[in-house]
Amino acid sequence: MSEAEKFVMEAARAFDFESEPTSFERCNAGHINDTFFIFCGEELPAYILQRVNTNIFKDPESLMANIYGVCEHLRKKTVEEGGDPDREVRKIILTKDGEKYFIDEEGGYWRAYLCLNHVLCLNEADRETFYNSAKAFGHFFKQLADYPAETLAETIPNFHNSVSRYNDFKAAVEADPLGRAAECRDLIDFALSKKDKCSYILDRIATGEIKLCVTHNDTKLNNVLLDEKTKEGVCVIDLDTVMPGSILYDFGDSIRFGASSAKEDETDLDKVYMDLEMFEIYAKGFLEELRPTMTEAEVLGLPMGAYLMTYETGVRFLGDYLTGDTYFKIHYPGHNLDRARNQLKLIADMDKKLPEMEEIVRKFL
Ligand code: GN1
Ligand code: MG
Repeated sequence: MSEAEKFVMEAARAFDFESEPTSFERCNAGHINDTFFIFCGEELPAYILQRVNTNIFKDPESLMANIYGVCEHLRKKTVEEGGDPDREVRKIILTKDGEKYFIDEEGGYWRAYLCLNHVLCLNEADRETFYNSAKAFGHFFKQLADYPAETLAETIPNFHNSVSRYNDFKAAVEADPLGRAAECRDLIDFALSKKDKCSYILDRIATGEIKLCVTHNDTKLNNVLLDEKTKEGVCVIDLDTVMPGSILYDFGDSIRFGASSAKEDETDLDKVYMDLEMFEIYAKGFLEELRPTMTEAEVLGLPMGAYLMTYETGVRFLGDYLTGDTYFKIHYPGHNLDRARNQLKLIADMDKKLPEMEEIVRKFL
């Protein structure tokens, strides 16, 4: 039994569930928090219980205050649109004492959500499903357009600051505390050679060409639940990194993950490339929702959004490998190195394909 598993049932019993929790199963999606399905005597899970990773989210109270505020806003919007707020918005369940967290005796922070069933959480999608995910993220973004961004805490400072990601990576390479750099020098040098590209978004935020608004910041395909039958978007999940950001971050992270021809940790690099048809399908769905709210620089910057979100993820995986795999959960030794090789292969491919990606987004101007 893992460290978190010791406390699952005790934590589950602390929440104001409609029926008594009877059993649990670990959910293996997600690289950061510990997530469990909670069953209440039925075949399908009734709730989601999560232990927040407080090594990474150092201020769990502000984090939950962000999520609470955003979900309340989304619920109101969903009701106005005639939707079902319990299905289309993550429903937070409070503890029996009315708190957002249960804190276990070791100081672990636990929170609970209603579990949605008959939905898909995918790591790969066909074209139509990917298009639907673009509409769903686009719609989410639109619903939050009038949310007061200044009230949101920065749950992870500089989360998508590519320049500071580059600097952190460079520092990890220089420190090389485990002597792992020698075996991946080629990859390190390739990553470091992209320094000049890192400030693309920040430079344009500084001039006002790119706006700051409320963004999700972790828009990979498995962070939107899709209807099992229609494959349409149901609910955007994993709101831990909802913060002020650029629309390029949200577009870019979806492309990094979903328009890649392979999974994030595929090790046969011949299988890993940027699928331009998927890129176009996603751009279409996303811009159908959001084009009117975007500046020309934002539309033209979408390819660089994809590039930099992939680059950041690559150097974060590689930096984590060098410093001893303390951030992302790994499933085998060397997992982070494999993930980094994969992401940087996508970068090498995008180095060739950026002109075509730019041509695609121009069609939507
Ligand atoms: C993490 O936990 P998950 O898988 O939703 C990470 C993202 C990365 C992603 C890579 C808070 O997200 O930034 O892009 O892994 N989340 C955090 O798959 O660091
Ligand atoms: Mg997630």
